[in-house]
Amino acid sequence: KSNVRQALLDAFKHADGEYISGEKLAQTIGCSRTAIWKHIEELKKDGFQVEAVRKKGYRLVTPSNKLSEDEIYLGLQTETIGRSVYFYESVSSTQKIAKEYAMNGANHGTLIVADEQTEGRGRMVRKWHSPKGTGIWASFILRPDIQLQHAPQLTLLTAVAVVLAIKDVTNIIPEIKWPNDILINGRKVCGILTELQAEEDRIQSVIIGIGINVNQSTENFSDDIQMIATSLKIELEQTVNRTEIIQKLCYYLEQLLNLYISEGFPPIKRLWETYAISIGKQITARTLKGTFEGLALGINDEGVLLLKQANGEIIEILSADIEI
Ligand code: BT5
Repeated sequence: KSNVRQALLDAFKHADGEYISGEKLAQTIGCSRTAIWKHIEELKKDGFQVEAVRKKGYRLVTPSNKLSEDEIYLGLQTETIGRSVYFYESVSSTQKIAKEYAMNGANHGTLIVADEQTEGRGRMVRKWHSPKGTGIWASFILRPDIQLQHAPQLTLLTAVAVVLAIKDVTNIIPEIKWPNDILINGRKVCGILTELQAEEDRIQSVIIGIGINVNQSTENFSDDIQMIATSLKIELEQTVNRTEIIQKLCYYLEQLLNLYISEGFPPIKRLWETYAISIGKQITARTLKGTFEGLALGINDEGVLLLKQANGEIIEILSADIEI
């Protein structure tokens, strides 16, 4: 994408809906007024509503409700997360695309978003239902300087970022079900899938996949998930702007990652506990090693779930499906 276009979007963002003269734009961006005019015409072609008034200049009216790289970029309040953003109308899975980008050296914070996934994935080859134009199907490429065994903490950190983003935009406070589900009124609104590439003990990249149900109606969910899934629209009874949620998500991911890098897992753990539901409850954990029942005591400093079985023995659960 052209630098002038990016600089123009930045300038409109700073102007916050006010007019800026063509001359001022040309000056700040360092190009001719004709170039400004040309790029504004292109923005219009891409669905942006730009108003031009003589003597006042240009002003960006409201952004459109479609997902696009430009619109995500326009309201971004971050330094790294989401600064490189790639949008696709339809992909097999954003995880797969992100993995390719990561192998080709994509930066920390790179974001892949799709309007539709034809082969969206959950954990353990499960399917993730990702119909067109309704949800947020996104993968972030992270390159954190952390130890391999700490990578699961990033799932918990991401869960907190999703909760805060949803809370900011909708005023709904979702709950976290360890390790990777976000629920509203007991139904799943978001799932997180963390995958990573490592060489020996060093992490090359972590790919965090986030699926958020935003504007689905109940009929949009397939029969098998109708009883367990929900969307922000169903809960709020109104359409929600996906771009705004993505921007907030980038913001909180960056904030929490900074906090995590400087202070370690404890402050993230405290935030996570604020929104977690499974703690203190009798649960069933289905793992690859078998099914365990007991009292969920909490998570330890590593982000591992501690389960107290009926015989008093406390076991550590690294990953599981939890039934409450
Ligand atoms: C997850 O797996 O919850 C992780 C989902 C991650 C999806 C994102 S979207 C962007 C990126 N690209 C991908 O291909 N994936 C990631 P898990 O805990 O295994 O839950 C999967 C189960 O959730 C399924 O077996 C269904 O029961 C249920 N499910 C499927 N689609 C759903 C939806 N849209 N909403 C709620 N529940 C759903």
